[in-house]
Amino acid sequence: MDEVVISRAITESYTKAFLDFMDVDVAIVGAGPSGLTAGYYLAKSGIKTALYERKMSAGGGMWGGGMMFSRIVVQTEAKHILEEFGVTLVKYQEGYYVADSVEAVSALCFQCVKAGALIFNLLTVEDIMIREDDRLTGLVLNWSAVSMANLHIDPLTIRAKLIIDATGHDAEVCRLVAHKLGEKLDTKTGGVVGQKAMWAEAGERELVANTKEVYPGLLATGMAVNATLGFPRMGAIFGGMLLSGKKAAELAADLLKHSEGEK
Ligand code: 48F
Repeated sequence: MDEVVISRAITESYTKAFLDFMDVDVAIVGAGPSGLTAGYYLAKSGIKTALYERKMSAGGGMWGGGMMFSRIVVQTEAKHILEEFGVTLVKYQEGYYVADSVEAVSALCFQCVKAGALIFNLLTVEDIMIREDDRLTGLVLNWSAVSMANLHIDPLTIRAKLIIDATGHDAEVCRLVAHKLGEKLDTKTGGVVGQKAMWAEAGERELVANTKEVYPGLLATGMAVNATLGFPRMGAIFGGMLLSGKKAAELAADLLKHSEGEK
């Protein structure tokens, strides 16, 4: 065994992937349930997709289930998505299905990567890249360790045709856009409105209905939708996250097709 061979294998393999994905069709910020679902469906339809995740583990808020009881609930409408990922669902009562959160996250990560999306963990998206007329063209990245240590080290960038904000409750990309480019988001204030108090039914309904392009070239999915548009939170029911991720992937695919058609 040669330690340097091991080191070369890791460095070369990672660097190659990083370089290959420096120019992507879709860049997803955040690898929680909505981002992973979007990544899976995009990659499955042949769209070059990268996910950037600040933490070491992808999966976002799904690992902990509800209040650390490692179970999640999905409603009938979203059941087919977890089934497609191969997750075991147990019917609790009409309309409510329970899954093991650890199994669900593992399946989402595995299927997303197997479909061809790349998940870059331990990377934080700290800014957006723009061109004329404040057109979004990419993301500004740094190692999460750099931001955590508060080191003054310049970031690197990747180019993307479309960006998806899947950063959850903080809606970080939408906030960046509103902060840096002016309050021009497709929301009632133009800025990030902030999520409302808990109401599972309304939160899930609005989340799926309002998964959309919130700024040219930027879609929101998952909890970032409700946080940006001012809709309620919903707690440990996850069907909306999955349905929103799937819808974001479909919208992104349409937008890409449309922009290809214009050329
Ligand atoms: O929070 P998160 O799981 O978002 P989601 O997909 O799902 C929400 C549910 O987990 C739950 C809920 C269910 O009812 O409300 O909260 O909408 O995953 C968001 C991921 O984005 C990462 C963060 O670490 C998390 O894993 N993230 C956030 N900001 C950044 C980021 C950033 N600036 N750069 C990279 N990753």
